Amino acid sequence: MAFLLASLVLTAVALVRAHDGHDHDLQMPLGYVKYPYQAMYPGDDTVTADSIFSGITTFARLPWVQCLGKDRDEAFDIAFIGAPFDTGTSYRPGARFGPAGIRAGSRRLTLYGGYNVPLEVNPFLAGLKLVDCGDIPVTPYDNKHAIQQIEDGHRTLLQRPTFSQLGNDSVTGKPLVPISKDGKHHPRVITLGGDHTIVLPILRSIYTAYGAISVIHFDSHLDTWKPKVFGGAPSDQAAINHGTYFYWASQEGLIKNGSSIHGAIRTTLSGPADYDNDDASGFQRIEAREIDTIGTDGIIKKIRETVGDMPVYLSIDIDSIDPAFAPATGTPETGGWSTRELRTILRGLDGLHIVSADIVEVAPAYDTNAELTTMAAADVLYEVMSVMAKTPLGKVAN
Ligand SMILES: *[C@@H]1O[C@H](CO)[C@@H](O)[C@H](O)[C@H]1NC(C)=O
Ligand SMILES: *[C@@H]1O[C@H](CO)[C@@H](O)[C@H](O)[C@H]1NC(C)=O
Ligand SMILES: [Mn+2]
Repeated sequence: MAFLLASLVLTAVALVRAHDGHDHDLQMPLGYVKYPYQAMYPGDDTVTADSIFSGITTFARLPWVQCLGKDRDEAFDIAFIGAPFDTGTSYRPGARFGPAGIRAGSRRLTLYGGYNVPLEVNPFLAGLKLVDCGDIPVTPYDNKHAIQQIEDGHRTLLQRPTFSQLGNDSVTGKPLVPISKDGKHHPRVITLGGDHTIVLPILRSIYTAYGAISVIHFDSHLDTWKPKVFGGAPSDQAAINHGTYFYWASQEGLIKNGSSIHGAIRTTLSGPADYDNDDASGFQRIEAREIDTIGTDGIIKKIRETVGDMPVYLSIDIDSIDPAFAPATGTPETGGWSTRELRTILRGLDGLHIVSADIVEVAPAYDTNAELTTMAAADVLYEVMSVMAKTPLGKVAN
């Protein structure tokens, strides 16, 4: 009987989806397997764990939609997109393989339906349409061109109409209006990096919808260095790299001064002036070792006090996590947070208006055979998706 019901549900979904007239509508999400392969788990009649190790890999086995190609008209609420760029890195190259690696590390994300116990939400079943848009085509030969490609690709997705409406406020029942500066309801884009340079073109894209944005940035490094300090700036192009992109973003007015914050900082500095320069770039700081004194609760409190209810962009460098847990990265630093601690802190962002996010600096060639880093990256994004799914990008009109 449960089996029959599942077939009916699948048919109904197929009929509804056929209405929008695309030839690929009958393609099931990759994690949902039809008869005769359907396996059932108690309490869930649509999800199977049978094939998580087989098939074609998208992020969390979400449907692949060619958002920048033939599926331009397909609306979504949260899009995953790869930015395979690593020619702005200073130490270990290889983050161009980050998107593919993170997708491989995400294979088990839909197992048992994806219910997030501490956050009490299943981001896959929260009424939002989640898709994997593949990768932005990025040239490895010309950074200036690549940075433009990333901006254009990101903005194209951000400016698409959403699949779902904003709906009404869960407390007051009043209709929600968008929190964006341009007054439109935008989908969210989660970018799979790529080295951290990609955040400059992403913030340029975000600016077109939200204006200057508050940033929550998890990283062992500041990434606000002046080009003369980081890289020496022998050319205009060399001046934009994975240690300077926030300096440029700040100079361009893309970051909201005073309501942005770094977490997990523990790098050595060229000198104390690096912190003065960081202050001037508009960031507060939480150092990695503060977890020993104020704990995850104290860190969450600091972040929430800094960004308030402002629209916020979330950028996660995988090197915020200790290399014991995530070794495969461009510039590893010991003394970091565990995967558990970072996940706890991310869940502590529940209720914030996270408009888009990224995870960067995953360089799978340096990973263990056990896929430690790519799995950590995928699981971190699962917390981000869960937080996003719980809080619509809307507010009650005054
Ligand atoms: C939202 O509230 C309006 C009344 O303000 C109501 O007409 C509408 O049906 C509600 N929409 C949803 C999705 O509940
Ligand atoms: C941000 O504010 C601080 C303190 O008011 C100021 O010193 C700094 O110049 C500002 N930075 C930017 C980029 O506007
Ligand atoms: Mn970084």
